[in-house]
Amino acid sequence: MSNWDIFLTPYKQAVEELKVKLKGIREQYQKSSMHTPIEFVTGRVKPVSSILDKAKRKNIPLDRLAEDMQDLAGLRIVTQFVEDIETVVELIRTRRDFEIIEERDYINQKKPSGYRSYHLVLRYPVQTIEGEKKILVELQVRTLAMNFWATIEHSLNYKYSGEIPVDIKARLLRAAEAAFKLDEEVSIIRDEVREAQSIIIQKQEQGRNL
Ligand code: 0O2
Ligand code: 0O2
Repeated sequence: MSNWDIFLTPYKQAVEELKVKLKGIREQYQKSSMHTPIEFVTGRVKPVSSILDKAKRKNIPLDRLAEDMQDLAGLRIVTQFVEDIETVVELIRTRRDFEIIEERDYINQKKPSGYRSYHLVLRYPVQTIEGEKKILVELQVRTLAMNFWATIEHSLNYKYSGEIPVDIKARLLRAAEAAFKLDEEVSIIRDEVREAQSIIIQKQEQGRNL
């Protein structure tokens, strides 16, 4: 086993455990026939090549990675609607199995690139053969539309090594605006559906009382 494998083992474990826990929330909503605020969950341990690139870019000494690189372990919750993000974040805040040490709201305060997402940094206890080890985990919460945009922008950033040509950057900003509008539009439909459902329930109750 390389030193990297040994160093990253608790991160791998944390990602696997948290995937099970977060998918468990989705399952509970589905079983109770409620709208689930979680569409899907993904997770990854940052590949060593990306760790080295980011350490260089952000001037992080390799012996400070555990403290200074907060996304060695990364989890992502993707939702259908913008409103689901708040529901998920509130749920995360009530948990007792980890501590939230930071929250970054790139939804109300989008990044200059056009990136939107809600980030939480968690301190998560992993049980190891040397006792409990608390590690940092980054949890990103975003809608399907935000995720679609971020995935495309991420690949372009990779292709152009972070130097996306200005014309493509401008198009990406327009695409981010379109993704934002899409979220707004589906939000309106969601409200209509909820209204329709409450009218149906009211009618059924009136019928029962006749
Ligand atoms: P489920 O039970 O349907 O969620 P692993 O192979 O163990 O490392 P995993 O979870 O299989 O991990 O893979 P990863 O890459 O972490 O997460 C991918 C999960 O996200 C998969 O679900 C995909 O089906 C799901 N996913 C990715 N994109 C979409 C999407 O656009 N829509 C939906 N609904 N799901 C998506 P699981 O975990 O295989 O199965
Ligand atoms: P990966 O694994 O390739 O996704 P920084 O990394 O400098 O932006 P910081 O302080 O580490 O800043 O944290 P931040 O910005 O809260 O979150 C970092 C992660 O958020 C990134 O991880 C991305 O996953 C995502 N992210 C942030 N800004 C953007 C953006 O403009 N476009 C896209 N597509 N994703 C973004 P990494 O490090 O890029 O790693």
